[in-house]
Amino acid sequence: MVGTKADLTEESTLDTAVEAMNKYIEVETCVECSARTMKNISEMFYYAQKAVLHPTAPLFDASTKELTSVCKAAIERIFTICDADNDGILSDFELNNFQKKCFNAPLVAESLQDVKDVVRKYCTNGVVNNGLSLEGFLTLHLLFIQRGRHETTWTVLRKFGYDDSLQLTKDYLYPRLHVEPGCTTELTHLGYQFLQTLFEKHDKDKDGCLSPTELQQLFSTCPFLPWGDDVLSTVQTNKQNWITNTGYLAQWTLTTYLDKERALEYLAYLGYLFEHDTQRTAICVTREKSIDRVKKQTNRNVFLCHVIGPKGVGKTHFLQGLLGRSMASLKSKNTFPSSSYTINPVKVYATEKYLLMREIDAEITELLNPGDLECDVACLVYDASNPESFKFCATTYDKHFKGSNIPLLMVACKAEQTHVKQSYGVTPEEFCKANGLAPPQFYSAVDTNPTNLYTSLAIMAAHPHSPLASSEVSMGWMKIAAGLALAIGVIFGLYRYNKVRLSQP
Ligand SMILES: Nc1nc2c(ncn2[C@@H]2O[C@H](COP(=O)(O)OP(=O)(O)OP(=O)(O)O)[C@@H](O)[C@H]2O)c(=O)[nH]1
Ligand SMILES: [Mg+2]
Repeated sequence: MVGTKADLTEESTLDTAVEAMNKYIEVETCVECSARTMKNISEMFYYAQKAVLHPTAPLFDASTKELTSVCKAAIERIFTICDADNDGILSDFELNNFQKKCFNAPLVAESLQDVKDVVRKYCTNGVVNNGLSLEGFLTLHLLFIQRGRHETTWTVLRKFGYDDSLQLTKDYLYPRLHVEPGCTTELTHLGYQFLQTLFEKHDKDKDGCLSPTELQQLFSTCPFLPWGDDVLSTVQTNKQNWITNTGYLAQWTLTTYLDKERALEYLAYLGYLFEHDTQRTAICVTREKSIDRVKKQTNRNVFLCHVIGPKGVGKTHFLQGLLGRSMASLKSKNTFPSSSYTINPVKVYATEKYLLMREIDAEITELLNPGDLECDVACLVYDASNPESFKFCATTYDKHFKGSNIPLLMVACKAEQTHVKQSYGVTPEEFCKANGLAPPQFYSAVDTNPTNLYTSLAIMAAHPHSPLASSEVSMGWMKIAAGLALAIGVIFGLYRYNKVRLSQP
């Protein structure tokens, strides 16, 4: 608010102006000037510029003389990100790192001491164990603003992605990442490294798992929790149903694969940009799958397996088996909200790949959507104890998978039950043989023994040209099994129920 013609009066009107300033938060500054005498003209331009570049209103509430609540929340997020060891105090090392990142220069020891002395003077609990507490950090910013050094606080806020209304900008949260059809998104080494450091920072009791409180803390810099309770059914947990380190990384892998925008957004909330220029270094786009096929080689680390079958055949239990959960252990976890996904690392030869399984219920073949068929490997599931269940697999195979280049495995669930004769015209074994498929695999959720089934699926997905995976191979049935045993050391006959089944006349 500018008072003009100040040369015409002896009396200042600033008192009235300050009243208006307190009443209307939009008024940043009051200044009286005169174009005739040039009094305060340069000041007026200075304050006008400052009001645009470093406005007070979003930061400071003049009526309470405190930081606004949005400003406090933003500074608290910044504090949490900078507190690398999560001890609630910014040590000299952490403060220096903060200073370097925000102002491109370290603080000399003397200045560090000065900062702490000032904070100590204005805030009793501002300095703890020779470091700045959150209270102290907030006080420091309040002091900057009270002394007219808004630009210091604004530089910090802008470095952490805030716009003039203290919202994180779209550019900060959602960098563009183009993904061509046939390509997928995966975390890079840098992405995993950042997320693993974050895990270690928040796993306070170092038990390799995140308790609900630790998980809440980990996401305290985000507006919402990115994962619902169904995460507990999707990834590995410990006996207390807490997410393990493996489960945590697997869930991030799933988020990146299925919803890259959310992964990019949450990486920003969590402070990835404090260390890196863009979230794009945390996520890579894989080569188009059709090129992988031609080159017979892939660099991908995440493979999607669709588990398709009619109602009640045991798909959910088969998916949970990937996490090592038997029927009994699932009963004890009956409070879990269900998830149509599971994900876990699986060894493919000497390297670890992620197998991401998705359950697809389909009462009739016709109800399958084109998207239900887009995967790296498919399982058609029937119930070994239900004579009507194989029919769905056979018709689905004929309608959707015959002649396609998606590797496919037939899986018979509830394998510990009496195996009944399927009412379909040919037996599942004959059907598979006739179509050049590997013989049906048997799975029982009663047994807690680890099965090689998941390894086989991951291998089929990663190496669609292996004898195990190709549905178009002209090799005979036994040759496929032998090829599999030799090439990848996964012996079909190994599985107990399979043995019983195969030895039956
Ligand atoms: N005996 C036995 N029962 C099983 C096995 N696997 C699943 N079941 C039972 O079969 C029923 C259905 O299992 P789910 O895994 O929920 O089957 P689903 O195919 O996911 O079912 P929907 O999602 O409803 O289509 C449950 O009552 C399970 O307890 C198994 O290996 N052995
Ligand atoms: Mg289910």
